[in-house]
Amino acid sequence: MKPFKTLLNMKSGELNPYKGVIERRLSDTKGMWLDAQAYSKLLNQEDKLIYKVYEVDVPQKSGQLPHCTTIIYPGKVGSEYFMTKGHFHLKEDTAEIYFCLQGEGYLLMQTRQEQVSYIQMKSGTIAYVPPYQGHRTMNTGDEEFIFLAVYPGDAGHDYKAVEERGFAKVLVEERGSPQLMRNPKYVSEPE
Ligand code: M6P
Ligand code: ZN
Repeated sequence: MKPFKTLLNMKSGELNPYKGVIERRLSDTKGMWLDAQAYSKLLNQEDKLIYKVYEVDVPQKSGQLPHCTTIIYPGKVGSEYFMTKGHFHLKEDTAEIYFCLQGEGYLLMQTRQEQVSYIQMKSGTIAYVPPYQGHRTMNTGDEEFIFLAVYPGDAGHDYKAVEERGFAKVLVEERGSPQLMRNPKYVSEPE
Protein backbone atom coordinates (compact mmCIF):
# COMPACT_ATOMS: atom_id res chain seq x y z
CA MET A 1 0.00 0.00 0.00
CA LYS A 2 1.26 3.51 -0.87
CA PRO A 3 1.08 6.59 1.38
CA PHE A 4 -1.67 8.91 0.24
CA LYS A 5 -3.45 12.16 1.09
CA THR A 6 -7.02 13.33 0.97
CA LEU A 7 -8.27 16.89 0.68
CA LEU A 8 -10.96 17.94 3.09
CA ASN A 9 -13.27 20.82 2.25
CA MET A 10 -13.61 22.38 5.71
CA LYS A 11 -16.85 24.16 4.79
CA SER A 12 -18.79 21.29 3.24
CA GLY A 13 -17.05 18.31 4.88
CA GLU A 14 -16.54 16.73 1.44
CA LEU A 15 -13.45 14.57 0.91
CA ASN A 16 -11.49 14.30 -2.32
CA PRO A 17 -11.01 11.59 -3.30
CA TYR A 18 -13.48 9.41 -1.42
CA LYS A 19 -14.41 5.75 -1.67
CA GLY A 20 -18.10 6.11 -0.96
CA VAL A 21 -20.82 8.27 0.56
CA ILE A 22 -23.45 6.94 2.92
CA GLU A 23 -26.65 8.96 2.94
CA ARG A 24 -29.21 8.43 5.65
CA ARG A 25 -32.60 9.91 5.10
CA LEU A 26 -35.56 10.19 7.43
CA SER A 27 -37.00 6.96 5.97
CA ASP A 28 -33.82 5.12 7.05
CA THR A 29 -34.35 6.15 10.68
CA LYS A 30 -37.75 4.62 11.44
CA GLY A 31 -38.12 3.63 15.10
CA MET A 32 -35.20 5.84 16.14
CA TRP A 33 -37.25 8.75 17.49
CA LEU A 34 -39.30 9.34 20.62
CA ASP A 35 -42.19 11.00 18.84
CA ALA A 36 -43.51 8.53 16.25
CA GLN A 37 -46.27 10.93 15.23
CA ALA A 38 -43.88 13.78 14.54
CA TYR A 39 -41.77 11.31 12.54
CA SER A 40 -44.68 10.25 10.28
CA LYS A 41 -45.81 13.83 9.80
CA LEU A 42 -42.33 14.96 8.77
CA LEU A 43 -41.87 11.96 6.48
CA ASN A 44 -45.17 12.74 4.73
CA GLN A 45 -43.85 16.21 3.96
CA GLU A 46 -40.38 15.21 2.74
CA ASP A 47 -37.91 12.35 3.08
CA LYS A 48 -35.20 14.68 4.38
CA LEU A 49 -31.50 13.91 4.35
CA ILE A 50 -30.45 13.58 8.02
CA TYR A 51 -26.74 12.94 7.56
CA LYS A 52 -24.06 11.96 5.10
CA VAL A 53 -20.71 10.15 5.57
CA TYR A 54 -17.74 10.47 3.17
CA GLU A 55 -15.32 7.57 3.49
CA VAL A 56 -11.64 7.44 2.55
CA ASP A 57 -10.52 4.24 0.82
CA VAL A 58 -8.67 2.43 3.64
CA PRO A 59 -8.93 -1.35 4.23
CA GLN A 60 -11.13 -2.31 7.21
CA LYS A 61 -8.29 -4.40 8.67
CA SER A 62 -6.33 -4.55 11.91
CA GLY A 63 -3.47 -2.02 11.88
CA GLN A 64 -5.22 0.33 9.45
CA LEU A 65 -6.88 3.64 10.34
CA PRO A 66 -10.04 4.20 8.29
CA HIS A 67 -11.34 7.78 8.47
CA CYS A 68 -14.40 9.60 7.30
CA THR A 69 -16.32 12.84 7.64
CA THR A 70 -19.90 13.08 8.85
CA ILE A 71 -22.22 15.95 8.02
CA ILE A 72 -25.38 16.09 10.13
CA TYR A 73 -27.96 18.57 8.85
CA PRO A 74 -29.79 20.87 11.26
CA GLY A 75 -33.30 19.82 12.18
CA LYS A 76 -35.47 17.98 14.66
CA VAL A 77 -38.04 15.21 14.80
CA GLY A 78 -40.49 16.56 17.34
CA SER A 79 -38.15 18.06 19.92
CA GLU A 80 -35.32 15.58 19.26
CA TYR A 81 -32.29 16.80 17.32
CA PHE A 82 -31.23 15.15 14.05
CA MET A 83 -28.70 12.44 14.92
CA THR A 84 -26.75 9.46 13.62
CA LYS A 85 -27.98 5.88 14.06
CA GLY A 86 -25.24 5.20 16.61
CA HIS A 87 -23.29 2.00 17.11
CA PHE A 88 -20.97 -0.05 19.29
CA HIS A 89 -17.86 -1.57 17.75
CA LEU A 90 -17.95 -5.27 16.91
CA LYS A 91 -14.47 -5.50 18.36
CA GLU A 92 -15.50 -3.76 21.55
CA ASP A 93 -12.03 -2.91 22.86
CA THR A 94 -11.46 -0.33 20.14
CA ALA A 95 -11.62 3.47 20.56
CA GLU A 96 -12.34 6.29 18.12
CA ILE A 97 -11.43 9.96 17.67
CA TYR A 98 -13.86 12.65 16.56
CA PHE A 99 -12.57 16.04 15.45
CA CYS A 100 -15.22 18.75 14.98
CA LEU A 101 -14.71 21.03 12.00
CA GLN A 102 -17.89 23.03 11.92
CA GLY A 103 -21.19 23.64 13.65
CA GLU A 104 -22.17 22.37 17.07
CA GLY A 105 -23.40 19.14 18.46
CA TYR A 106 -23.30 16.49 21.15
CA LEU A 107 -21.47 13.20 21.21
CA LEU A 108 -23.43 10.77 23.36
CA MET A 109 -21.71 7.66 24.68
CA GLN A 110 -22.93 4.68 26.66
CA THR A 111 -21.36 1.53 28.03
CA ARG A 112 -23.17 -1.82 27.90
CA GLN A 113 -23.80 -1.23 31.63
CA GLU A 114 -25.73 1.91 30.68
CA GLN A 115 -23.26 4.46 32.00
CA VAL A 116 -24.07 7.45 29.82
CA SER A 117 -21.76 10.39 29.15
CA TYR A 118 -21.61 13.17 26.63
CA ILE A 119 -19.24 15.72 25.14
CA GLN A 120 -20.35 19.01 23.63
CA MET A 121 -18.60 19.66 20.36
CA LYS A 122 -17.82 22.77 18.37
CA SER A 123 -15.19 23.64 15.77
CA GLY A 124 -11.80 22.52 17.13
CA THR A 125 -13.07 20.00 19.70
CA ILE A 126 -11.29 16.65 19.64
CA ALA A 127 -13.34 14.00 21.40
CA TYR A 128 -12.09 10.59 22.45
CA VAL A 129 -14.53 7.70 22.48
CA PRO A 130 -12.99 5.07 24.78
CA PRO A 131 -13.24 1.35 24.04
CA TYR A 132 -16.51 -0.44 24.97
CA GLN A 133 -18.71 2.64 24.47
CA GLY A 134 -21.58 2.97 22.05
CA HIS A 135 -21.61 6.36 20.33
CA ARG A 136 -24.07 8.62 18.56
CA THR A 137 -23.87 12.30 17.51
CA MET A 138 -26.53 15.01 17.35
CA ASN A 139 -26.65 18.38 15.64
CA THR A 140 -27.82 20.98 18.19
CA GLY A 141 -27.12 24.03 16.02
CA ASP A 142 -28.66 25.88 13.09
CA GLU A 143 -25.97 24.95 10.58
CA GLU A 144 -24.36 21.72 9.44
CA PHE A 145 -22.48 19.84 12.16
CA ILE A 146 -19.33 18.41 10.55
CA PHE A 147 -16.67 16.17 12.08
CA LEU A 148 -13.86 13.86 11.06
CA ALA A 149 -13.72 10.39 12.64
CA VAL A 150 -10.74 8.02 12.80
CA TYR A 151 -11.10 4.44 14.02
CA PRO A 152 -9.17 1.16 14.03
CA GLY A 153 -9.60 -0.88 10.87
CA ASP A 154 -10.85 -3.95 12.71
CA ALA A 155 -13.40 -2.06 14.86
CA GLY A 156 -16.49 -2.87 12.78
CA HIS A 157 -19.99 -1.46 13.35
CA ASP A 158 -22.52 -3.14 15.62
CA TYR A 159 -25.93 -1.49 15.18
CA LYS A 160 -28.03 -4.22 16.79
CA ALA A 161 -28.27 -3.03 20.42
CA VAL A 162 -28.92 0.60 19.43
CA GLU A 163 -31.53 -0.38 16.83
CA GLU A 164 -33.35 -2.51 19.39
CA ARG A 165 -33.11 -0.25 22.43
CA GLY A 166 -31.75 3.15 21.46
CA PHE A 167 -29.64 4.90 24.10
CA ALA A 168 -30.64 5.25 27.76
CA LYS A 169 -30.78 9.03 27.26
CA VAL A 170 -32.21 11.23 24.54
CA LEU A 171 -31.28 14.78 23.58
CA VAL A 172 -34.25 17.09 23.19
CA GLU A 173 -34.73 20.81 22.81
CA GLU A 174 -36.37 22.43 25.81
CA ARG A 175 -37.01 26.17 25.89
CA GLY A 176 -34.52 26.65 23.08
CA SER A 177 -31.60 24.64 24.45
CA PRO A 178 -30.49 21.00 24.44
CA GLN A 179 -31.52 18.88 27.43
CA LEU A 180 -30.44 15.33 28.04
CA MET A 181 -33.24 13.29 29.52
CA ARG A 182 -34.01 9.67 30.36
CA ASN A 183 -35.29 7.75 27.35
CA PRO A 184 -38.79 6.66 28.37
CA LYS A 185 -38.73 3.94 25.67
CA TYR A 186 -35.44 2.43 26.88
CA VAL A 187 -35.42 -1.15 28.06
CA SER A 188 -32.25 -2.49 29.69
CA GLU A 189 -30.05 -4.92 27.83
CA PRO A 190 -30.51 -8.51 29.07
CA GLU A 191 -27.60 -9.72 31.30
C1 M6P B 1 -18.66 8.58 12.31
C2 M6P B 1 -17.95 7.26 12.47
C3 M6P B 1 -18.40 6.29 11.41
C4 M6P B 1 -19.92 6.20 11.39
C5 M6P B 1 -20.54 7.58 11.19
C6 M6P B 1 -22.07 7.59 11.22
O1 M6P B 1 -18.19 9.19 11.16
O2 M6P B 1 -18.21 6.75 13.76
O3 M6P B 1 -17.81 5.03 11.67
O4 M6P B 1 -20.36 5.31 10.40
O5 M6P B 1 -20.07 8.41 12.24
O6 M6P B 1 -22.57 6.96 12.38
P1 M6P B 1 -23.46 5.62 12.29
O7 M6P B 1 -22.65 4.57 11.56
O8 M6P B 1 -23.73 5.28 13.72
O9 M6P B 1 -24.68 5.97 11.53
ZN1 ZN C 1 -17.48 3.98 15.87
